[in-house]
Amino acid sequence: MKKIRRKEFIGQMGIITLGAVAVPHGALSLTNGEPFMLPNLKYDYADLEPYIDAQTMLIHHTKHHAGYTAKLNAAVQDMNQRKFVLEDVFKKIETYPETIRNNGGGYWNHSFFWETLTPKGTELPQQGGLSSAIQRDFGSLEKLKEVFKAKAGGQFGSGWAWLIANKGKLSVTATPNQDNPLMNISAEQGTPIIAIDVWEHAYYLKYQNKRADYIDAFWNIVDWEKAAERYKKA
Ligand code: MN3
Repeated sequence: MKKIRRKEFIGQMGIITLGAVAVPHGALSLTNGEPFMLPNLKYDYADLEPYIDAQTMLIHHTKHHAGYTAKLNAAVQDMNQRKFVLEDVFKKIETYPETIRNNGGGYWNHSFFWETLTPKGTELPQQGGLSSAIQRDFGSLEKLKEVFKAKAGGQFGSGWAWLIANKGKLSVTATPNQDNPLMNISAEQGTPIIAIDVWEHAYYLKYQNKRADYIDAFWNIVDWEKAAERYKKA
């Protein structure tokens, strides 16, 4: 899969306007290399309405994700390493400080999540590997959604649920906090294909305690074309 390196998301401008909030990216500069940058979204905060509300998106991106980004850069700076590729770090995450695990995971997971979503969603391509793998490994797309909902709903406290591929085989798993299935400490490992953030900050403003409704709504804005592309590269 595509590796996220520092600089990957750098835009044309030093300051990227995010709704009403301006994030001065220059402030994140590291002395020993380039910083990780908060990725721009390919859609506006209101574009995922009514499934995810604009205010949740704004706060999630400009406060939560920006926070992980800043803390990751601070943690990387402390380590004084020149080359820092998150996917490589995740493979031996137990050798890194807790701040790298939490904020590196937070940075990567949110970058992945934004790209899992698209306004109005797209259809699962009927041609190609992902569609037939879903049939083979779950029986149907509806069955996959059931399994996914149970995992995402059953994650105690904060965390994520994932559709992953391991040697082509699909499965659904959940991880606590900001862990992900690329981390060698995760119970079930594989290449992420789809993810849902089930931290309360991802849904509480609109759905309050009704996490199940948020999970149901999520499918309306999943980018299945992106998922199929990820599966092909997995
Ligand atoms: Mn989140």
